[in-house]
Amino acid sequence: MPPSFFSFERMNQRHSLVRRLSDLPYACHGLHTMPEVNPTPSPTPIVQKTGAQMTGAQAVVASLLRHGITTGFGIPSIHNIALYEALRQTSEFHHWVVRHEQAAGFAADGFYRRSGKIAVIFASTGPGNLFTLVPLLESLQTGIPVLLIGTNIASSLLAGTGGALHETPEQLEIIRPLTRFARRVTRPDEIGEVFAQAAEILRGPLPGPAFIEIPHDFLLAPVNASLPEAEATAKPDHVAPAPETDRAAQLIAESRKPTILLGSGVRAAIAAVRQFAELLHCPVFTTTSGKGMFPGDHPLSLGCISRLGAVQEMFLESDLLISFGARLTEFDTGRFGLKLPPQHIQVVEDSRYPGDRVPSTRVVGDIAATAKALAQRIQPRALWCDIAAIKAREAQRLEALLQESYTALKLVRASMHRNDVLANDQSILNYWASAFFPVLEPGTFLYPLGSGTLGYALPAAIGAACAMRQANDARKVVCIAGDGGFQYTQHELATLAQYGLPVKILLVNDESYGVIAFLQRSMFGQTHEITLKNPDFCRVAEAYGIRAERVTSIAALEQRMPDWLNAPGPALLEWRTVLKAPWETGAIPRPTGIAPKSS
Ligand SMILES: Cc1ncc(C[n+]2csc(CCOP(=O)(O)OP(=O)(O)O)c2C)c(N)n1
Ligand SMILES: [Mg+2]
Repeated sequence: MPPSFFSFERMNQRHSLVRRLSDLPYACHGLHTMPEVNPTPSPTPIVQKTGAQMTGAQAVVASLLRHGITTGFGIPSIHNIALYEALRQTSEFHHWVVRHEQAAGFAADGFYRRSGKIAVIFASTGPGNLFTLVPLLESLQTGIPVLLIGTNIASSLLAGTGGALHETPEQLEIIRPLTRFARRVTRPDEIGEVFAQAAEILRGPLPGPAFIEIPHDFLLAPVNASLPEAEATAKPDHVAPAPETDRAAQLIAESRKPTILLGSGVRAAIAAVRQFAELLHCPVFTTTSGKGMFPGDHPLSLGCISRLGAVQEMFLESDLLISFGARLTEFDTGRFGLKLPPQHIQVVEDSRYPGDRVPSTRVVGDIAATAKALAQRIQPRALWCDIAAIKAREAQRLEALLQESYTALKLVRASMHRNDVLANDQSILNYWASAFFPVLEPGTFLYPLGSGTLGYALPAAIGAACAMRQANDARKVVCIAGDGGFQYTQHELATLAQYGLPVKILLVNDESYGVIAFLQRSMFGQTHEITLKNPDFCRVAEAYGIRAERVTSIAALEQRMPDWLNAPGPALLEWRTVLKAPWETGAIPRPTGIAPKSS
């Protein structure tokens, strides 16, 4: 079947087939005995139905629409089958079917990072829900709101002792620590209320995953309560207390050489923070998760802190760091070895903001409001260092290392539009990208820093590409992964092919867990279990209907790059090479504990 059969337009046509809701049975007739649904189209949109006209599944979908959530990723299953029937009846909701619930989770994460819109992960009891744990960890630690709607066994069996299909002990409690909100629906009539509570957390000052667990029989049961109206989506007013802002303003007034650090938490405050930075007129850094929150080509931009060297030099000279929505993670700070300026003002939205290992003067409140309040109290300043000269010196030093990784990233950057997205896995080239890939627009650099997991890049790229498709944005997504990490979620090539998404995969194949080999050599002088016998990745991609090509030199990479990036739909470029880790070449100083073994 030609790939064009699965075009987006066709998917939409199928989604818009609205069918009668009232033909659904209100009681569960047993898992395998769902009656055929009458295919007569109904003109009544699901969202207008209220009270006893609805099933639990329809109430779920109506609640999602009320709260402005119109996209989801998932897999239909015996337990959530009624939900899929309600989704089929709803043309306003866009569902993307994937090949693994873990991919649904990463896709929802990537969807939010690109679009700022919350997506649902649809998973089923037990295995389906549990497969989302790593994506939930990723989203939790990076403050990405995603909504997991997962089923449980029938309500009448909940007190049982095992034996029900997919039964999982303490399912809610297993998942709860990886969320900001986890609740079981205990009556079908409660559905609207539970979704309203989840929406409040998802859009609140400390966003992250929410989990709503629904015993599957409730999805077919009648809902008698009417659904609560959605609250205005504006965040509650939570301006920082005046003494905290006063203290911060005083520290800024006293400083001579301030620096600014932005993390992903400034997502909703980019304009205010930029205005503040331009007034204070000082160097601006980002964390890896914050890349793109300040344009990498802005004259004040000094890039990402994870590259340490030049950053450390600046921090040692600076007398004040003002961070906005930033986590100082082990990865970004060279295993917490990065020395910060003597004073640190940390502006965060919520006192429970993760990543507060370093002492700071905290200002807790709406980041945009805080940035504006601080901007009102400062005088415009002259720049205290020559940023252009610092950048030029650093570029020269990096060029002199003659590393293919650096060259490849420069080629990729030059071939990408500023609004194209780069989705990262955890391979040597991704570590280089964290440190040195300039990001020009928010939401265009996806990196799994919440979990550091392998397997993130491809499904997250798919989520970002879905967000762009839904917004009629014709830009592309570049996905960089190593041969080891790619195989964690390689099966999502099927999703990519099914929807013909413009995801361009650069697969760096060194037939090894390369960075681990580097660490083993550094720490023990030997390597062990890092060699991989891989499939022919080009043939794998082609088997899914995706065009693929192999290059074995940087010259060939440069030559084939335009064809790979400009091909319509998905494309894979396998680059056979052995790259050096940035710490091995001196591009990034070695963090404590991975000094080269002297023997
Ligand atoms: C789930 C998970 N398991 C293990 C690791 C440890 N790990 C980090 S990078 C890496 C090697 C990845 O190999 P590959 O994708 O081929 O990239 P390379 O290092 O060869 O460039 C491993 C095993 C991890 N980050 N996540
Ligand atoms: Mg590898």
